Amino acid sequence: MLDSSPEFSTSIQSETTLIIGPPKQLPDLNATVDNISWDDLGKEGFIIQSLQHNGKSTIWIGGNTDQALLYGTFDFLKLLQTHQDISSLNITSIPQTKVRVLNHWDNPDRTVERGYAGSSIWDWHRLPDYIKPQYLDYARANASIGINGTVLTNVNANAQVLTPYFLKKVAALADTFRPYGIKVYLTARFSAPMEIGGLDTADPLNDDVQKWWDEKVNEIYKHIPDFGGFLVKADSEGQPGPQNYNRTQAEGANMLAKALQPHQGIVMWRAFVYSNETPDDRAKQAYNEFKPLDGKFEDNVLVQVKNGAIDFQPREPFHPLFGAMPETPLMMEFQITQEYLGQGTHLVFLGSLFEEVLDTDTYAEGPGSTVAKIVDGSLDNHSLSGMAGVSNIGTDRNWTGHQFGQANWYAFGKLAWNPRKSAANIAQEWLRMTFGNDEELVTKAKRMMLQSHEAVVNYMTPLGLHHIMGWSHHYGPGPWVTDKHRDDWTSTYYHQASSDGIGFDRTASGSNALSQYALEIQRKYEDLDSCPEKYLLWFHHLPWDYKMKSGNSLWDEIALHYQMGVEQTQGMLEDWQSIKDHVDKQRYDQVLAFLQIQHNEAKWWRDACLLYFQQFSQKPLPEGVPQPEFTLDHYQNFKPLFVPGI
Ligand code: GCV
Repeated sequence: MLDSSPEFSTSIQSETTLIIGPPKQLPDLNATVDNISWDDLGKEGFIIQSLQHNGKSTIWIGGNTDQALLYGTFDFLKLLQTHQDISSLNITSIPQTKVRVLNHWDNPDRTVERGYAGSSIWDWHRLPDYIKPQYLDYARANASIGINGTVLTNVNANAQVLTPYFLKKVAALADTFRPYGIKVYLTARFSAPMEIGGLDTADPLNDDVQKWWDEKVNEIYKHIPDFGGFLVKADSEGQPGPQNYNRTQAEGANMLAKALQPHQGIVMWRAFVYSNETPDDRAKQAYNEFKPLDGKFEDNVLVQVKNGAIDFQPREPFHPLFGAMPETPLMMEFQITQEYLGQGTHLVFLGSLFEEVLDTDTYAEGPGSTVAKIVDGSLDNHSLSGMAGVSNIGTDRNWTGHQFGQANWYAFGKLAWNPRKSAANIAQEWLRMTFGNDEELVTKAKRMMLQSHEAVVNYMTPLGLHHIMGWSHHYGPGPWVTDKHRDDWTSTYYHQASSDGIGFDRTASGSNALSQYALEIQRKYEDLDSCPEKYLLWFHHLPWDYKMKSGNSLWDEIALHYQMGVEQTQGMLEDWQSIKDHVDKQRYDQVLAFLQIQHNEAKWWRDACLLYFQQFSQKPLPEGVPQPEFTLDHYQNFKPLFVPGI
């Protein structure tokens, strides 16, 4: 939306001509620039260049394809919207990853697993005949932030989406998205040859199974000539997979990859493989499964790895697979929907979380081997690269449930395009485009956003604690969750609190998950003096009176972090209240109400967790941490009902 402030009007009234077009159609213009390598721009890169043409001041948005011109145009609009100086532009922008996709965990019945923004936007029942205007808005919004693909269906997959009945509907969406450069992908249920194909096996080495997939893929391409490919969750949380036939993940992935190769399609094969039956630390299992398969995947397979080894916790160290599979392109999977971070009501700017992971040095090939370099393929010269974001989009009028949820969608797109872009910069851009260029608003709202990730870590899982949330719905605190049918879904499995201390020992004296990292990381994290305190209880089990760098005991430090998280949410609330007159009433009121919920829930987390852990520490709360309002029984007996997204 264009802003009509006076200084803006002045700048667009100047005598500048805007030209949008490819170099091939603009040879005169192209002759005025000598520093552009059009080959390097590829199909998606663009330039925005100020120049003199026929004696006139000109801005040229150039690129080799319509898609590139679209990206360039959106970038130019961003410059206008954020009131940048456009008098002398010299911008070259090339996406650093190839496949930049949203993953929708949307079911055919329109429920959304871990979705907190209403129902699925895919109205399957009315497709293919009714194209909701929202689909176009969706495509435009995604194109505006550089996203070039969408996986329409849940990784907990339903084979029906591969039937002709659904493929017609998928084709209608693909036709709608195509002008915006968005390809569609589907999730492939590994047992589909049995469920919808009538075969009695889904063994990836069986000829009939390979033939079934070859034919199924040919059929899909008849409906959708530029179909992107498949995303697969196999051998995980009850999903079928190659393990059912004693085959490897590579054998499973390659079967699909071969079917897709004639059509230039790809397979995104998830590394989220773990089992309660495996008697090893869950954090180690994906590495154990995949590392030996390095180099064994077909060229059109990306192994899709979550940012951390457990599951999208408020904070996790980077996944040890990053850096461990140089022969295989690894794709990043971030979760935009906030399953473990306050779901639809907490303001948590995930740009900070994404940036922290991408900037981390894995030391895989010496210093400087950042996760970003692995994800963009530059460390090991992979031409295929990608980033996936589990979508937070639904039918809610504001798309994401929380107004600030849109910032996380935006941040994902921007970091997928350029994994080195700064979170602060992204927050600022998003605020200016979403709420306007009022400096006080931008300064204060940016401050809120940039401290929000640390705040949620503090009031949920400080100092490396993890997976201590409510059972199944994952909402609110649940450090007491224990004795369930899966040990690796309980909280006690992860925090290991007892009278002797707290934390998961992942050093050599414990599960030795640390051995999966490069030596530099192992040394740094196993030594208590150099282990970053933010990961302390992820890697170490320590006594309650262990002395922290601050001089506090571990118990006091945990309590003070919970308290700090609560105070940070109070600060966010006050920042928002102080800009009341700078935001329209509707958005102001909703964000205010949500911040109040967040603040109350931060107190809930603090009080419930501290009362629970206090049973083991047997220590008083330090000064500055108030006594909880209720007893531990009260918190343990409080069971939120009908939490969305399950
Ligand atoms: C789609 C977690 C979530 C599940 C999700 C799974 C996954 O376990 O709780 O809802 O399933 O991750 O990423 O496959």
